[in-house]
Amino acid sequence: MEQNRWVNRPQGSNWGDFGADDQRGKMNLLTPARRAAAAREVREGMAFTLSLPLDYPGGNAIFPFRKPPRLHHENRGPAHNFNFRLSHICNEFCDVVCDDAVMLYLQYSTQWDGLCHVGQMFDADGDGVPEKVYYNGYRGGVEIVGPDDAREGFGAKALGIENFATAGVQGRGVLVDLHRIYGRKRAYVGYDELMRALEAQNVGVEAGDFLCLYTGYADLVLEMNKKPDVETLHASCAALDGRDRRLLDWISDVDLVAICADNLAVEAYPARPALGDTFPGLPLHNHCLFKQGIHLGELWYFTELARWLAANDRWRFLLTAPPLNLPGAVGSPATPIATV
Ligand code: UVW
Repeated sequence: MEQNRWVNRPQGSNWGDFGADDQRGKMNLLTPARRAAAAREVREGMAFTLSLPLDYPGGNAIFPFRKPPRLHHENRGPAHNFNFRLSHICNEFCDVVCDDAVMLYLQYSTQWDGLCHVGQMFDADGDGVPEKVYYNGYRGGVEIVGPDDAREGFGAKALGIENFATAGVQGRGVLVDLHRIYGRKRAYVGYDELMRALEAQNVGVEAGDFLCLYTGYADLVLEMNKKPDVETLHASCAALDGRDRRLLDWISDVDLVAICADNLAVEAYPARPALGDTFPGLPLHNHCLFKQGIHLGELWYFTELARWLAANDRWRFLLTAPPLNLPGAVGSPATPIATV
């Protein structure tokens, strides 16, 4: 019999519902039948790439601790393993090869947040003292191990992105076009606003779906040509209102497996001020990653897909969006594909 890692579970969480050792959260709801239904959304066979080039947004002004990818080339003898001539014996037909490596901040550009991206100080063991806890009761410093916790063996020993990568990230996407309602105006989208947008599109969201939000933010990022104007970005486009309790409850009740947006954090960040002494700074991250095991996709690129769906009065599609199968990683770049 599996033993829960917690005595208390956070209010509004589903910890333990998928098993005491679960590391996939609501991805457990993506059954073969739901995947087969998603595949039936493919009628034209057209594919849309939903990733920015991974060297966008450019620089590190948006997040000082996330830097653009840096390619690196190993030495090979006196030169580099790049445009390298495999043999000096021949002139014609001789192979010339290139290899490379990259210093890649996994959450710099189009990305998935894994379930260990955001946890909370919470008294899970019931001793009256809060500790660092993540989804399903996994602990900071025990399973989620960083350089301040140990001398070696860092990374996520549980909840790493490999759990998501091997879960078969392919299902039905439903796009909500917030851009056509708000344009580039800054807007906090709570439950009422989201319901109105779904109604206007005459589309529903069901258990096992990936909710995809097109806000126009990634278009702005691209237009800034790798020199992001942070003030303008923070003041532009729609984002979910993580402080709206009804929105959070709806996200739990509808049984989404993930929420993906073309903006920075899916939710408005910084979030609206909250009442009380302590509260999460990233309330939607807290609800989705920490309490519910719902993955978040950020800085996706929906523009052409959104235009095509609007022109064809369709909002559902097959979404294929695996992260890297990189054991121990917190997040991952993605090159998602929508097939219509
Ligand atoms: C934050 O830390 C705000 O992370 P992200 O929005 O990339 O999930």
